[in-house]
Amino acid sequence: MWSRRASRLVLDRTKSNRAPDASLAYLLAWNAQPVAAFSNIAYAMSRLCGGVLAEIQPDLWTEQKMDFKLAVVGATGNVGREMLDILAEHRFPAAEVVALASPRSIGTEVSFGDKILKCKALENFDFSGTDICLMSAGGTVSKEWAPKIAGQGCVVIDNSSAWRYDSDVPLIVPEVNAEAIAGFAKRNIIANPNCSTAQLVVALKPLHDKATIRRVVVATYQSVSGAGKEAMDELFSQTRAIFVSDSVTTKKFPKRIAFNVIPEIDVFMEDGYTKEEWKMMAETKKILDPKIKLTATCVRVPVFIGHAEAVNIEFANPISADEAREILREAPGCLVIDKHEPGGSITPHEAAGEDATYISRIREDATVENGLSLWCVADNLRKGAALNAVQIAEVLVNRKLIAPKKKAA
Ligand code: NAP
Ligand code: 2RA
Repeated sequence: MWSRRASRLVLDRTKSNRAPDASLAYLLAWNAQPVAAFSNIAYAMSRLCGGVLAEIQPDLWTEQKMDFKLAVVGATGNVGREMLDILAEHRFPAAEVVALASPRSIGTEVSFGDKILKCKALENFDFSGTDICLMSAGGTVSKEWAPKIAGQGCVVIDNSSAWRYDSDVPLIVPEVNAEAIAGFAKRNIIANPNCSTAQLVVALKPLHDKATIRRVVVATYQSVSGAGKEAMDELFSQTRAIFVSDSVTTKKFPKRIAFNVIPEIDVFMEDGYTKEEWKMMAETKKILDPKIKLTATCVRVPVFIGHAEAVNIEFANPISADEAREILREAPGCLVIDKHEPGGSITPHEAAGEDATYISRIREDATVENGLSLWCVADNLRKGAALNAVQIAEVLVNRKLIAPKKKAA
């Protein structure tokens, strides 16, 4: 399934949709064994539907809510396509969904459930009748367009970094700080965090509530889809070129990514950290707790979909590995897969196409007081971007923080 989805994104962007849920088979396989760390599928599903995620169950929608009109900006991109898929999967209560991209994509067909939408150009679109705009077209487009769209009374949920650090814009991961969404009214803009931050704070929040995190040291292993559709093409074409002894062309990445790892993501800052590393620190503070110290090393790996993170955490109070495992099993959005034998951990291969933040390798770090280490994996296009944005829209609707502009006929 992973390879089918990756090759769809790389080779054929005109068709949809997600392949059937791969990890159901994976979870069944796990369930067939006496796995201490992961009991059964019903349990897994109840975990994912717990807490804030309970708000997204379609059964909770009412007819009245079907009046919302949505726009997806960046609908031809990796994140935009995933947003359309998730809106359809969740049966988001929308009377209409409009696909928008650059003028290059006018007429390009994208899937929305069993429907096909024809893309329109963002620059020609009138947002005055639209309630929610899910935006994933990069920072430059967001800087220019988000205030214009918001000014027309349409709430923008933005995936770029353009608004994340603005004190008048809430930065939201619904499992962690859904209550902060109410602050959107100042600018009519809500920011979605960077993909590497989103999965990290989902895992950190329940542990912080229990034992108060003081410091986090994280190394990331980030897939190429995090850098957009052209980056996926680059991994594909470099891999192919190497197999057929052709020359390798490098464009999106600073070095060859095929059969390699690159210890830099985004631009360098003055202190030697990269912007990606700075984002993880700044966003964790804004979403979770400004007192948490965090240092990151962000690394690009030749994987199409799924970001992994090796996380070391120091707490103010004692917490054992067993306690952490139990807490994470109960936490919304988290699934623990932690079997202490070969293959007993989750990898991006299994997490691709899934909604959960998976956690493995939970163990005590005896080199510091109150230390734990763990491994955390999620689909960067889903929890890292599109799913989180749709969850935010669902909270807006379910908490009645917005009302549809127009009633459906
Ligand atoms: P992508 O695959 O390169 O897609 C970019 C999208 O933006 C395309 O639909 C493109 O339309 C559209 N676009 C570009 N210029 C435009 C313009 N002037 N007007 C309207 N639309 C325009 O990128 P992506 O991976 O989806 O990422 C999109 C955003 O989400 C970025 O800000 C990224 O940082 C953020 N994000 C991504 C991830 C991730 O894991 N990928 C995670 C978190 C956040 P055309 O096809 O017409 O060019
Ligand atoms: C990356 N975090 O993986 C970025 C995407 N926003 O490049």
